[in-house]
Order: sequence, then structure tokens, then C-alpha cells
Amino acid sequence: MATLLGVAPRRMLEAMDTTPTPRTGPSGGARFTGGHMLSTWNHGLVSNAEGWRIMKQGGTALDAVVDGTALVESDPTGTSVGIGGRPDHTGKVTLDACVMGPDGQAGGVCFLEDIAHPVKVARSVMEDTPHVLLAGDGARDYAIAKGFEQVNLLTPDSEKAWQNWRKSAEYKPIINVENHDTIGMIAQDLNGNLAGACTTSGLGFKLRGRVGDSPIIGAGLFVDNDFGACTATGLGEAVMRTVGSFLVVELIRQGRAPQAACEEAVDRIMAKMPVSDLQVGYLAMDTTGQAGSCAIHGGFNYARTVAGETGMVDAPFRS
Ligand code: SD4
Repeated sequence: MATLLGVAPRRMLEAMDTTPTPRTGPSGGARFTGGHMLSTWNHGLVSNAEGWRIMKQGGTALDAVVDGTALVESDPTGTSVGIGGRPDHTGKVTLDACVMGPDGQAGGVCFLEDIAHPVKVARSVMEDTPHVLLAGDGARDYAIAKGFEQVNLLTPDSEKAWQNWRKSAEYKPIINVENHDTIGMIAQDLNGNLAGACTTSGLGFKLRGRVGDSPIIGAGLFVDNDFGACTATGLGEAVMRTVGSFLVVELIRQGRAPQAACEEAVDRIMAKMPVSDLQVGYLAMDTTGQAGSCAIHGGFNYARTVAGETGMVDAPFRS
């Protein structure tokens, strides 16, 4: 392994105390320590319930987002995450996921096949390797070597949908429907620390090899423990072109409230490309317990949990 000042990078990291020191929030506000979670779409209810269970037992925000989103990956009736996710145009299910923790550490997998829990593999990439992102066969080989079981991700229902799609073989994502339902989850734990996770099967019937925003740090997810966290859902190409989640957190760092930051990130997309057939939604929190969300079109909703109380929220939209 290459060395830096004569020390292997991993050894150097191990030698550093990586325990984050919570600071005050933006504008000097106190950090929120009551437990705060935001998760995209209705399946976010399941993730937040699991996240809160974990936090109450002393788990970290990272534990909450990984185990919370893994539950959604396990649901074979969900057509856009994990097992049951719609396949690519060749009939293969390929998964993307990433995680980011409070000390700036990050991990991801993309174009991953045959493994049920990409978000857990992403956590392992973050914690057990010197890398941030593993792709394709390499990611699968890594997961198998780490003891993840190989499974067939193509359910009979997904196969039927693919066979139907092949009759026209027209690639046309429809906003807010089953091919746009990534789970992105950001959380602040009872110590005030932030983490996030994002996991998806991507767009149904996509080109083989297509990777969206969800496993890309800064696009589908970004966390800065000193300022805030953001995750994205919708058409990944638009999020990637504008590095959306990083942008939102950077705007929070510059002093905007999460709501205003999400609006600006949506407006940047709308200023750059036609959006009549394109949906993107952002979800963000700062360190003081404030939340924000914004989408291009109506229809994006999310689960918000504050100190154990959960509700669904309809995101404001700009079109
Ligand atoms: C992607 N952003 O692969 C994902 C899809 C998505 O809600 O978010 N669906 O482009």
C-alpha cells in the first residue's frame, strides 16, 4: 500500500482518534440530542421505527440508518430497493447504496448483483477497507468474502414486470411512481451526531451498467457532522449533474436553513434542464433539529421522527 509520510493511510487513520466531537450547530444553535430522523417516501416509516428502536438502546445514528434502510431492502414487495427491485433492461437486478458517518467516513457499492443488503456492504467498505466505492463483480466478490449470502434478487413479480416491459422496451421513467422510490435516510442520534444511508435498485429497466446518484457521496447523500445532512431521491442523473446533496449541506454550512438550502438545490436543477418529466426531491437536516425538504413536482413525501414521534410530511415543490 502506498504510504503517506511513511505511514500507510489505514494505519494513520487507525492511529487517529476518529470519535467526532459534536460542535454547536450553524449560527451557534445548540445541537439537538432528542433523536431526529428523516426518511424518503412511505417506506421511511419502517426505517424510522427501526432507527428509533436502535437509538433508544444506545445505538448511533449510523446504526439507525443502516439497519433502518436494510429493513426496506428486505421487503420483496418494494419494487425500487433491494430484493424485488425492478431489473435493468437485460433482466438483471443491480443495486446501489452508500453510507456516511459523523467523522466524514464514507462507503458505497454500485452495480452490485446477487446481494440482498447493499447498505450493509457499503458500511463494510467504509469500515473495513481503505476505499470509498466498490463496483460490480468486485463489489459482489468483496461481499461474498465478507460472508454476505448470495440471493436471487429477481422476484417472480419483477420478472413478470420485465417481460411486460420488453413488449415495448420503451425506457421512460414516470415521476413519483415505482421506479423512483429510493430509501434515503438521515439521522441525528441522542449524542447529537449525524449519519446517513441511501439504497436503491435505481431506475427500472435502465441500461445495463447504469449507476445513479444513490451510491455517490455528494450526490445521493452527504453528511457533515458540523453542519447537516442531506439525501436525494428521483432522477439520479439530474442529482449527479448538480452534486445535489453536497450542495444542500454546503448551503447549510453557509448559513441557510435546511428548507432554503433544499429549495436552492431544486432551483439549480430547474434552471439547467427541462423538468416536465423529471422528479427530484431533497431531504435535509441541520445539527439543531431543523428539517427541510423540496421537490421539483408534488408527490414527494417523507417520514419525520423527532424524539420518537413520527409523522408523514408532504414536501413542498417548485414546479
Ligand atoms: C436513481 N435516485 O438511481 C435513484 C432513483 C430514486 O426514488 O431515487 N428513486 O436515480
